[in-house]
Amino acid sequence: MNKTFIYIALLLGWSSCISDSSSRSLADKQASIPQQAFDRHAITNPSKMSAASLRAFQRNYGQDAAWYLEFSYHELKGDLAFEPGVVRRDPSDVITVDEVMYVYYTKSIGMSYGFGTGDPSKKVFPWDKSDIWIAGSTDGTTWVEIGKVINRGETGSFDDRSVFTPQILVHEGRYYLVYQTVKAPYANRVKNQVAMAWSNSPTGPFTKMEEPILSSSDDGVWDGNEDNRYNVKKQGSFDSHKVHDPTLVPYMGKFYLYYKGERMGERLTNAGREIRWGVAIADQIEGPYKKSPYNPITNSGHQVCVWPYNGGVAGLMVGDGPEKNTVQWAQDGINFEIMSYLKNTPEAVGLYQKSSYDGNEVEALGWGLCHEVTSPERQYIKRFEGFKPHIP
Ligand code: AAL
Repeated sequence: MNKTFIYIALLLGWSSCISDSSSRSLADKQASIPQQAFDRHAITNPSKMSAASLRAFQRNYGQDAAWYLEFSYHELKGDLAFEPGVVRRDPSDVITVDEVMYVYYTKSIGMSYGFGTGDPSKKVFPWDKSDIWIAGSTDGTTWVEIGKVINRGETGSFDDRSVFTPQILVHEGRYYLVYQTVKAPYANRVKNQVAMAWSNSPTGPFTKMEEPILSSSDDGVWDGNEDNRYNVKKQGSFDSHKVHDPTLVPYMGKFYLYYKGERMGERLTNAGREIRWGVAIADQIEGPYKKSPYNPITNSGHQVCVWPYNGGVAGLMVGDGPEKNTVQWAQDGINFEIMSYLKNTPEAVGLYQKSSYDGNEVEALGWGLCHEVTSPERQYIKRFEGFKPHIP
């Protein structure tokens, strides 16, 4: 039995003693826990624990916590190494087919100019005027760009301006991509949608579904006609403006489409932008997807990163909100609890997909791809590796 296991067993014993009034008294329980376990959190007197010490003990704010890990970052080689003038970002999960790994990502060319140039044809964001591309690799570090898999749609269609932030799910031998779409013109107040396309091969050709599978909620009210996303009469739901970063997880015989919402008239929280995630659920992979009445299901996070774990769903929250830099888990895929605080977390994670991540709590974060954004033009994909720190 290793140290971590003994420690967790102690913690479980500890939390059960709090709710079980017929069991031995708290003091008896405390007495049966070796002082060494309290020392970890500098608790010298276990019978006089402050609320903060109790929290640190119960949740194990230690580097040996089951859900704790750290990250290192590595430049990619080959076609996915940074290329001046080219934006590659928001990698999907990495899938393996016949010993070749594939990743899908957002790709656009050239500078972005923001809003208000007076020229609606100018690229406003690094993810504007993008298409979805695929690259392959045999070692996860050196990548060959294979080609474009999803093009922007015909003029007038819901995806005519940009297609981006893909995620991949392999289901019953088919490859399903979900991604964001924007219809021109790309204004500050533009709403967006999520679309799906499928193929019998990882490299395509992909068939687009005719209609989007998810849209922004329609319950906010803009104030005035100025193209300003902060001026609202009513903010509406957490996703009244945008539905971003779709990620599909098969769960409990259904399909859970997790996504990030942006709200009309976005405000700040006490720790950054108000960004939250939601989930929409369908019986069939093609939909229809119905938004959960429990949305929003997080109060923090940015690009969605979720995976099935231990009968529930785990998620990595980075970027925005008071609970950024945490890994969380929901037994029911909806009610997330913080499992550990993390540091130096990767942005826009695409996991190395495995058939199961149940080997240990953080196995899913063993390695994958993420993106590095150092300027509007310097945005590229790199590799992260998650590791358990050495504990002296
Ligand atoms: C991504 C996503 C959304 C944002 C932008 C493009 O990482 O969170 O899609 O709008 O960045």
